[in-house]
Amino acid sequence: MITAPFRNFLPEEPPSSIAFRDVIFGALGIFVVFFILFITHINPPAKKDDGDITSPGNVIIKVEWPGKLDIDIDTWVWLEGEPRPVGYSYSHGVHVDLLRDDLGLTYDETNEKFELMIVRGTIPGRYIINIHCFSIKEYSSKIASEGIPIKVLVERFDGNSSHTIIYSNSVVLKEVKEEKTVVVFELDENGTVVRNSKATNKFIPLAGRKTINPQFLLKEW
Ligand SMILES: [Ca+2]
Repeated sequence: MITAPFRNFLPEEPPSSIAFRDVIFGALGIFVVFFILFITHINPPAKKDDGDITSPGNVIIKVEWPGKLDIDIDTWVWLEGEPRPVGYSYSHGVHVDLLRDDLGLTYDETNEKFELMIVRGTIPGRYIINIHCFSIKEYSSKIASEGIPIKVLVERFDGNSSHTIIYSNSVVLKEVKEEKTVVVFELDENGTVVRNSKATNKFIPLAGRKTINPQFLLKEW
């Protein structure tokens, strides 16, 4: 450390040396900036093993209805091979899970009303997707005349970011305990919908079934 009395005896740096030093430091700064940009650019994208989560299920069923009224809609799904349909009273099957049972406004102050069901793995076989009106605690003239519009989306994910929409439409329920089969379809070993297997004009009751006779259901197909 140079103390104050000796500072005055140091030779003064010529202006050309100061300019040269500034040029060197400026060039070094530009090099550092370009180096950082280069490293960032060539950094490879994260692999799936690095924590990238693809999808919670291979078939996902989303059900949504207007949220301002106190209405409880239930989703019921039966996949061929499951011992019974999966719904609010039996929420976890062999491959099928009900992740969210929406109860209307009970325990929920948001205006978002939706249920979410997933099927884990690419499971070949027949699928039945039903919706059921469990309760309407708030009636309105619009419900009485037009019913409750319920959007249903069925998608299949193949393990990465791509997906296929199997079904997307709106179905109307008008009264408590009313149930509708939204869609039935069959997937092959590759997860592709079997040709001519998809139907939207059948009704196969599922809600609350504790036992199931596959032969009976498949006869209804
Ligand atoms: Ca529900």
